[in-house]
Amino acid sequence: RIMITGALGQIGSELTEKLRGIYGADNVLATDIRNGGEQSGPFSVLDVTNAQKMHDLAKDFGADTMMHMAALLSATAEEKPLLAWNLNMGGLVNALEASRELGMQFFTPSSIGAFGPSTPKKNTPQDTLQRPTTMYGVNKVAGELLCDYYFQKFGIDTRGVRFPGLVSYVAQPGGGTTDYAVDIYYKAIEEQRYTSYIAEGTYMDMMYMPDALQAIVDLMEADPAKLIHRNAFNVTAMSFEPEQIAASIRKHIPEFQMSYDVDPVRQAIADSWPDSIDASAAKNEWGFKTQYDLDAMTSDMLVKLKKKLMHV
Ligand code: VAH
Repeated sequence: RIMITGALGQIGSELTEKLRGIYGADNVLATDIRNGGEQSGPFSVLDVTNAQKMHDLAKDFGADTMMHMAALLSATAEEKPLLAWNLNMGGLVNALEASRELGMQFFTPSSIGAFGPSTPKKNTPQDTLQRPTTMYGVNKVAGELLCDYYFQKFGIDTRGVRFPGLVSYVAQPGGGTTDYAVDIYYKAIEEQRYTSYIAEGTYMDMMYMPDALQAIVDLMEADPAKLIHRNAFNVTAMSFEPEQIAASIRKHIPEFQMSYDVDPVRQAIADSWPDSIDASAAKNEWGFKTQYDLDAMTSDMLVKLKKKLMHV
């Protein structure tokens, strides 16, 4: 039985549905700091900085797996660094402690944001220098080390992936640096043009949400004996810069116009991250693979968003 925090977030909302489809709706408890509206299964309000409530909810539900998805993303964390530290690290340690006390398997995502300007930028290795210059990155590196510690010290089966930017059409991301790659599809349909806050030529790793969700399931179901790494595996599907996603959109919307109004804060964050990362450890240790490249993602996003936006 699985408990998810941040279940109304960009990943959490779709992860909840995916896991309910696989393991049964009643076996997945979705939680989030705000109320969830209509739900396809059990839901409870939870502030992840409340350790006692986190523990009691997991115990009463009989959870054997904790998927900790609640966090502030990179741009928000840069605006409110102390809040980000308290929420991202406080929530994580509470989720790890609940997992230790209740013997739960544990998942939380790290990010390409766990790398910094002194990390090799191209084909970034699984094991390399990690000195991020953002609060979000500090949270992710500390989080990776803490999750490995709970595995080494307490034997908790902690597993994680370093996600690239995630593109999806269900729940919009909030406060991320890679969110431009989501916003662009909405604006392509609504206005046939987009003004990017990330500069032309800025490469970042990206992945379509269906591939991200499958990666979480595959990692959590992997044979632990085969895992050399745990927190956290590099995973990626593609690396592109804004002009390439615009060109992909123009294959469907020829009149699409792209312009730039660079946001220095989010540009600085993007510039401190890798251009492309190496996912061979994930491929070798648990068979990580992806189905969607840029053009496949674009055609699916535009079809699904048209349906979603027409019903608004
Ligand atoms: C962010 N979407 O932009 C998240 C993610 C790699 C990017 O960590 O902060």
